[in-house]
Amino acid sequence: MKKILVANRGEIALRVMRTAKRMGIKTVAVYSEADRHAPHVRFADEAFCIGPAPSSESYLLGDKIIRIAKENGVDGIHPGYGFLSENAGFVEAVQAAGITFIGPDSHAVRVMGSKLAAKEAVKDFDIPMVPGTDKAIQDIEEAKSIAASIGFPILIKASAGGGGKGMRVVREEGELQEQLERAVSEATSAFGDGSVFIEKFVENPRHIEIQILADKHGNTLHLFERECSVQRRHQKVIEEAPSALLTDEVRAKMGQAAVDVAKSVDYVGAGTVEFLADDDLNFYFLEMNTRLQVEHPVTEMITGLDLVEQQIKIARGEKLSFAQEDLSITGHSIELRVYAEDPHENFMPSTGNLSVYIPPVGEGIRLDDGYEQGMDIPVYYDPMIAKLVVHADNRAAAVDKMLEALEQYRIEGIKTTLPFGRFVMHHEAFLSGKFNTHFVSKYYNKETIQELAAPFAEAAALLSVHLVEKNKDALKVPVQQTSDWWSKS
Ligand code: MV4
Repeated sequence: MKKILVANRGEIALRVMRTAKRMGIKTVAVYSEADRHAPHVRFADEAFCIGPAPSSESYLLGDKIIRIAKENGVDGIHPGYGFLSENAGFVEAVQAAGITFIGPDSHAVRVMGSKLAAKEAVKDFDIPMVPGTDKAIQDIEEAKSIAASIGFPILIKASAGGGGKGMRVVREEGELQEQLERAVSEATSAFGDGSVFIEKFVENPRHIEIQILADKHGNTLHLFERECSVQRRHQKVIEEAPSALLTDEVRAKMGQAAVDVAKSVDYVGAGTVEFLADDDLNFYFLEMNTRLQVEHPVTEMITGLDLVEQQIKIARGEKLSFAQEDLSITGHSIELRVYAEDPHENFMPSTGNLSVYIPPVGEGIRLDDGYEQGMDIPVYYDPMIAKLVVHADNRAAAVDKMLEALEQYRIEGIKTTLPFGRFVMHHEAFLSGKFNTHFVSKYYNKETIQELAAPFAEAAALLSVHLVEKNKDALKVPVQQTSDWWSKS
């Protein structure tokens, strides 16, 4: 492989190109008009504008991207995450053009894109699954009898679903018909596929996922877990590896289950198998993501592997150069997704200009970003602007390292999730490791934020009074105007 086109933008495009360059492979960027001045465009050896800002007119134009690749001697396409990364048709079109898709085959992508097909595929492998159905629900009578046998509460899920769309909790039979109708219509309009199925609802789950790697020679292994429970509206905000919860025994079992899931679809490349885990450490297979995930850096930090390098080597047909026994966990890693969102306003998108942008630096601090000071944050794409990743000897040291990095990181001009990161790093539930997917909704609300901010507000007030006092000559502030209301005497 001599030249790789990255069909993506932002931090992931840059991150993939950095590894390609290090491996002596030429890089090609594609970009929309909104990304003309983006770092990924300047970093690439060659770059091509593929259309206007909206993704549907640029980053999602698979045929156009493939044409550019063919015309320019590209022999590998890396899709990153999002956009075309889990589009089986795109995988096939890339291969039909005689170009290597750096990722799994279309079969694995297609099967795992359907939750019902995924359940069907893993059937023979003894994978723990939440009690439920593995066929699409046909009518309300069938739904009633299934719900009765599983027991309420149940969860209705869309087979084509993702990100929680089309999901409905049903707590009693009286609600079943209405929720079923809603789930089907939501799934139909969102995915063009109204197939839904039923599972027992796991009330307070943790979201734990296993990274796997599989070569084209039948070797499949796992790179341990990532804990992803700190999320809101199905968007992860903080991830870590390893999980504070897993024992070596459960870790090995989950790892083996993930390897079996991958084998059930002859998986090749890097992939992620998602599980729900309950308070008793029972775990259940949820779905498999057939791409490199946003949060892959925490796995890289604890294993010392470069997952993009592994993806490229696998795509070139190389054998994995290590076995399961060769892998171990070193230290602890935490990632904070830096979104251009206002955490104090229910995580509303916050676009604008990055008037000040000073990244943190230091040992054990890694920043994967795709913007620079002075750039505008476009409204057209995912609001994630960076991933702040730390690595230290143990979990407590990683938390300290994250706080140290947050202290240094300066972003002005837009609101970001940096203050949210600080909140979590100080929160007792996070520090003790006793939290689940309800962390944000349970602990992060107006009252708790104000409580936390109170001492800082007081300190800021005292500081400003102190500064005025100290500089009063230069400021020409008449002494009598600086009252001493703060003084106890
Ligand atoms: C569940 C569940 C509880 N019980 N399935 C959410 C997105 C989709 N990937 C699966 N999801 C869930 N499936 C059963 N049987 C709870 C969730 C869920 C969730 C899962 C992972 C991370 C965050 C979540 C937030 C809410 C619900």
